[in-house]
Amino acid sequence: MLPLCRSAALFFLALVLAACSSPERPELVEGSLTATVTDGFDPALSATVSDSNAGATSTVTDLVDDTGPDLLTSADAYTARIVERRSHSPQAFTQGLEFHDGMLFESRGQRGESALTEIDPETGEVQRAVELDDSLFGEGLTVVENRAIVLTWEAGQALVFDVDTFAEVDSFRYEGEGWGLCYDDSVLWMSNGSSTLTQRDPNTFETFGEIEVVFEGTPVERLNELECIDGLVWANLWQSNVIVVIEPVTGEVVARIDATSLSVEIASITPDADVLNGIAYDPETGELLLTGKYWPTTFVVELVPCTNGCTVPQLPAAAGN
Ligand SMILES: [Ca+2]
Repeated sequence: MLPLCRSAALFFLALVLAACSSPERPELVEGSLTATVTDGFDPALSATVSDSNAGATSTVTDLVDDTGPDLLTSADAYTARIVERRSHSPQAFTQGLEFHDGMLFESRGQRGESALTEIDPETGEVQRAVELDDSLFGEGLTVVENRAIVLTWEAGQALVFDVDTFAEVDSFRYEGEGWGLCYDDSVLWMSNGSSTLTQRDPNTFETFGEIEVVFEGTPVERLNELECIDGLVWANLWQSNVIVVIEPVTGEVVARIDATSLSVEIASITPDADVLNGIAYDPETGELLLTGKYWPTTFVVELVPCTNGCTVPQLPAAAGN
């Protein structure tokens, strides 16, 4: 079961149980929670509470907050189709990209260029920015409540900024490399360029678990920028045009997305562009944005299931193969 769904459902069930445990209804005897996955991407949770004292049984279904439009169908392979092009700073070595309250937050890499920025998602204009120390190489970011957490690749520091003031208010330490980061409203997910994602506490940054990401039994390496969407973890694979969608309990890749058309277009515009990197989903509008390092464009895309005439995206071979 998906962590987000599970936490939301358990929270709801706790409310129901608390309500039923009032002095007027002291003899609650059973409650149950069930989950079904209808098409692989649209889980449905239901809670059933029976009150023998009142002789009543209540069942509530569809507890999952899936009000946003579905990005995926039951297909396991897609191509990214360009819907709209928006400006993006070609000076931004994009490392992390995420919506928060309708604005776009981006972390930039490279020593001497690293920064956290807030961007108008429509115009691409930078509204606010804070530079990182020249010794640091910015990496992925995510926002937890009103705090933006920015990784620093090999420095082992996760910097915490207040999104209202852009002041650095805290920092955490981590072992090894930090690449991508996303938050699923319960768990922080972090990549380090390997096939492993670590699970971290959003308040302490402590590691409490990890999964290995696999596709048809083979580890999927080079997991980079992340985006937590509807209980799944999306990751673009470094130095490729492929995004994988990961089921976070099993680590299985449940969908692959080919964004080659975006890279081809960018390469035709500028020779200075680097690789695809940056996935941001706005649950309020359903917009899915993709960009890359030093790309002058952010693309709004929709995902088209691979059918006739579509080349199923191939995952890059592991490093050294
Ligand atoms: Ca992201």
